[in-house]
Amino acid sequence: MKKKIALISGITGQDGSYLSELLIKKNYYVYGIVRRSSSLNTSRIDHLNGNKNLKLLHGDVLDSGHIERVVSKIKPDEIYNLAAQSHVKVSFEIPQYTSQVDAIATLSFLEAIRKVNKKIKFYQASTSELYGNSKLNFQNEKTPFEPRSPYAVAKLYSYWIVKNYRDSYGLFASNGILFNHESPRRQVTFVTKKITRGASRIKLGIDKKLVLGNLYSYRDWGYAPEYVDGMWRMLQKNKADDYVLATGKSYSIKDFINKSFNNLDIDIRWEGKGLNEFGYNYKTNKKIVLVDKKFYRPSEVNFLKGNYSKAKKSLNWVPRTNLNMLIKLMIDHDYSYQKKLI
Ligand code: NAP
Ligand code: G4F
Repeated sequence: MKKKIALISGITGQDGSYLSELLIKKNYYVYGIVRRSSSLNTSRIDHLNGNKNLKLLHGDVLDSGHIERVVSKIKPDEIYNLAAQSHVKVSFEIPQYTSQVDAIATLSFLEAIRKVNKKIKFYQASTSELYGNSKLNFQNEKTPFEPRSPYAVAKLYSYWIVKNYRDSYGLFASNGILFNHESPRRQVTFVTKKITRGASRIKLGIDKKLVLGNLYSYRDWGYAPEYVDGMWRMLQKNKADDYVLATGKSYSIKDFINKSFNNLDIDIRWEGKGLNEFGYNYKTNKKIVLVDKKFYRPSEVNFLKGNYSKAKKSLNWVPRTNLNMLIKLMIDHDYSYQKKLI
């Protein structure tokens, strides 16, 4: 059987790294688009270096001409568009750039597919951020969108342009509406990794405190390798569609902090409110968690909890790693990594 060819944008990111591993295991030939940068940005995929089924190409998704040339040259069976300015808070600082990368670049891929070969299957990295201000207990594929950031508004454009090209031109283009998914490979500017790394450093005596923003938003956190498997499953269907991937459980940032420190045998006692709320080490009475408004967002997404029934039924996809397991594997990784630095 002919080896399948996949093209991944965002291959150097958390999801791109896990997806490339998965596809190589499934005997794909994988091409990945890597941005040229003055310092190396391939640390998440360096272990795949030299693999005969992986080829990295320099490129930027803002260069639509390049995208069309790449699609035309490598003739992929599947394209996974994971490239994004993926940080919600940063999107308030660079909204126009975020819109170019997270919205217009999606259109460039769709246009390339339309011109080169309409049979290429396309996965778009959509997001639970689309639900934004939703007040419902659960969000699913039918929940109305209420985006709350330039990031979410840009991703909403991508969501609709994918649907539009599917309806207008018959492209196989699917949106994966993925709720937060994390791993030891998560970048440290996201709250989970910031907490597991920070708690590990406090336990080891490297840092004295962890400074965070809003402790009262709720997120539905899953494990990234399982979510990239869901992406692949979406493109194996005969018909394109949109799917939610989530765990169906939601916890606050404060829950995540308590559980992370508990993993390191530290109990936290909380005192105060708002910017004057502090987390103390129960045993030593030292202040170890602080709040700073510089980490607040101009508008917040308060509550996310996904209903993944459609993915379960149609893709046979279920999440297997619960929050305690996820935190344990992130803490184990961060603690031993930080220990080696001492
Ligand atoms: P990530 O770790 O931030 O990775 C983003 C990737 O996009 C990196 O490889 C980055 O390259 C690349 N990129 C950014 N701008 C680019 C450009 N102009 N041209 C080419 N590449 C560019 O994100 P992730 O967590 O893996 O998420 C993957 C995708 O899923 C993103 O689209 C994100 O918005 C979406 N998503 C993520 C989650 C989640 O919880 N993780 C949930 C829902 C949706 P560099 O390494 O050079 O920066
Ligand atoms: O970890 P976060 O930055 O992730 P956020 O905003 O939920 O976005 C992530 O998940 C989305 C899916 O829903 C993706 F589309 C997106 O690309 C990204 O992967 O923040 C989570 C929550 C927020 O409510 C934030 O206000 O944590 C709160 N938070 C509190 N202190 C903090 C901090 N967030 C960050 N990044 N840093 C803090 O110090």
